[in-house]
Amino acid sequence: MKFDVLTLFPEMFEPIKSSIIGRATKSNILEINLVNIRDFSEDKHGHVDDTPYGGGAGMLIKPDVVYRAYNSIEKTDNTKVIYLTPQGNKLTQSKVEGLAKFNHLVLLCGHYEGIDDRVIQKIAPEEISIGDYVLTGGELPSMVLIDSVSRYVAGVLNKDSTYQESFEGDGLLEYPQYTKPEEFEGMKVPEVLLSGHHANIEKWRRKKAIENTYKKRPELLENAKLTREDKNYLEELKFKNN
Ligand code: 4FV
Repeated sequence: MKFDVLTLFPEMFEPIKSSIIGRATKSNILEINLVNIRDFSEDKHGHVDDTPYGGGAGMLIKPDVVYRAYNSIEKTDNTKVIYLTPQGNKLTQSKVEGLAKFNHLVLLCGHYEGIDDRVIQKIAPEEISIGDYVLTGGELPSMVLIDSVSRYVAGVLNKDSTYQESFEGDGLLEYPQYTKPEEFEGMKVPEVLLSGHHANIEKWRRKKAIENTYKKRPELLENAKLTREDKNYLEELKFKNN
């Protein structure tokens, strides 16, 4: 998977050069190419932004500079272009899973008040938001997208680790997990997890995932894939809680 990132602040991408994503980049499973938009400024002072026509606070990134930077990136029919903006569709696990099917993602990062709308019209990227709040730039959202999509790229994670995660598979939140020591501050690990009885462990984990989702994100249950047994247990929970 190749990521080309159009940004005014390539130095902000240090965080994804370590740990899992860093390792995958070093072993060429991933390629993350940072394109500095400022390199495409044609004025002697390297200006890339200017004041908004019609007045208003802040600065906007100039369209021509962004367009030259964008055109410097070679694209194929398996390239997807994304603009990270609060005006975009909310990034979800299923959206992430869909993006992972491309082998080349071009990510456009806004900054300051944003980017002149004409170049957005010209590039016609898919607009994606990571949440209903305003950041100083699209760099952090780009790293969120790179991190979440990279988890689906073969070789980045060992295969089965994504299977049971929250929002994965059945759309439920994850069950609680424990590791050594067996006793912490007087709190013991649930007996069933020490039993080695895999069927019972699976049953217990399924119930806990449903409980967690019911308590913390009940709206997720609408789209969750639940078995008859799951639904019976959910009714029990609702009954107990009323
Ligand atoms: C954002 C978000 C976001 C808006 C103005 C960058 C900032 C500044 N991007 N999800 N929320 N972007 O706040 O994606 O240019």
